[in-house]
Amino acid sequence: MRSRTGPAVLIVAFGVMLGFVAFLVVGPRESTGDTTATPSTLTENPDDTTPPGSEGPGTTDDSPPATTTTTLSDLVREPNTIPGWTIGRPWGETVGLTMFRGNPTRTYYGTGPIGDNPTRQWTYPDAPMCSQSTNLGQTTTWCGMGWTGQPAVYEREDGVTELIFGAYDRAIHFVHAETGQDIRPRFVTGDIIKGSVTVDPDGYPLLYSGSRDNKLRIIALDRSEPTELWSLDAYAVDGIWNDDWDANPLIIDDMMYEGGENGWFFAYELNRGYDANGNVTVDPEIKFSMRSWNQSQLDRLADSNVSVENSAVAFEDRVYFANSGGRIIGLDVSDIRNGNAPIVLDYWAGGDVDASLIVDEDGFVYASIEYEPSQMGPTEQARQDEVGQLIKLDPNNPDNPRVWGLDLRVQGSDSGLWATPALHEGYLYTNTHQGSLIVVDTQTGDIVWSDNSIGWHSWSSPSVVGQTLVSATCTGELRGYDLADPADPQRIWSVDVGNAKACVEATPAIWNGTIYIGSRDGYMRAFR
Ligand SMILES: [Ca+2]
Ligand SMILES: [Ca+2]
Ligand SMILES: [Ca+2]
Ligand SMILES: [Ca+2]
Repeated sequence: MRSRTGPAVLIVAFGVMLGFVAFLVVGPRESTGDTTATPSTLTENPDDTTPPGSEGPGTTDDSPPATTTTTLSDLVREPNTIPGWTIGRPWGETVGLTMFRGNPTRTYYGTGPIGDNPTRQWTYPDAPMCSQSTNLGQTTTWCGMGWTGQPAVYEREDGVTELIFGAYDRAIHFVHAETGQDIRPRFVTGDIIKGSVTVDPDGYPLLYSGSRDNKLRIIALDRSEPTELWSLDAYAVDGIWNDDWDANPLIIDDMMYEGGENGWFFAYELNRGYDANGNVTVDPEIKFSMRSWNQSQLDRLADSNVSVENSAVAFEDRVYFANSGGRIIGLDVSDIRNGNAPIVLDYWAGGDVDASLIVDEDGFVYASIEYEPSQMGPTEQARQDEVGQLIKLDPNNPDNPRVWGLDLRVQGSDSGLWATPALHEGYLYTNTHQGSLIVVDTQTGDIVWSDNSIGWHSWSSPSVVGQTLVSATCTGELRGYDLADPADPQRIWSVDVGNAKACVEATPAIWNGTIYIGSRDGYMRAFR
């Protein structure tokens, strides 16, 4: 572990340098859909010493080198690794916001420019998206979209920008981002869809989605209608607690990483390709799976809720995820294709970790933790009192990884974090369950700014695009804050999402300055 420090430091220094080089060559990160800013261009590298065709099954780009600019050569990415320079940047060849929080470190939020006075452009569909769902014996009506609920944005090769999202009416919807009209038939599953879908980041016309109907699916987008190619049932393994799939599938170089509410974590090699007729194909092959829990964890919990609802993250050659019993796990996936993924980080936070972890340029991992007194036993309570609800972990110090922890408890009440923080200029921006938008210094763990008026139960994850912080609130608004000083956001606008001030739990997608947000009042809306 310690021997990793040297290379890690080099990569960091390198990353800072490259950020500047990339700025010169491809312009600011904040593009308006300029495709030259995508990593597919950045990874086209004439100086790459890897011979063509020897880069493993994950390499799919066979187009000729697009540029001979030597400065770009530094931005090469070895297959199966996620270097520090990818933080805050789009991922893959597909142009868009292809997965929850945009990239494998979950630190990319979309493109601007965001205007000073966004107004509603369209509302989808004509009637609210609702259905009934039974969970752990209780049946209730669910409408619209909630946690996590971030739509995917897919800039198709035909020039159409498509918005794709699963909703509480059990369907995946395919909507023209400009007009808010359906552009493909809906794909209907057997229960509500709570998470966020993934559009294949490597250019294959494939969609990955979980559902509460116990299936994780891969769906082809090159047929006359969306067509299921593969599914995994939660009962394929001997699980624990529940059977939904809320986590957003993480796709890296033909590998798919996904955790389930059955408490398991899976790594599949997808074997993506095309058949003789040119139709996209997959042939997923299980490479690794594990129970996210062990007996020592169960012994500390008041119940057996060790479901994995958070979306995996990846940095360098590691994948991190957590379960609802507060166990945060890091795997070394450098030899994942041979089925090897040793645990390199194993930390117990004591509370439910549903929000996705994020990773910064230095490889530090940040975890959002729910403080739920009614669901915790004395051991969990004691651990949560000690650890905090927003924590920074150093995976290179596995015996004592906690760098700092922020106390976000409200005694006796649910509090802490369901939202995934946005990372920007050394600060974290997040909504808290108790109703504050806070700015946290990543170095010190201090809250340097807060707005305590965003409403109880704020679960939406804020975004930073350009110099604008966007947060959806439980007072039913989208709010914009100027970040001229990243430690002192200035509120510049707010707009009601729906007509009834309904709490917004879902996370927005922001693309070309348009903000797409689902709400539990039943609708998806666009603001520009
Ligand atoms: Ca289920
Ligand atoms: Ca769930
Ligand atoms: Ca949970
Ligand atoms: Ca929980």
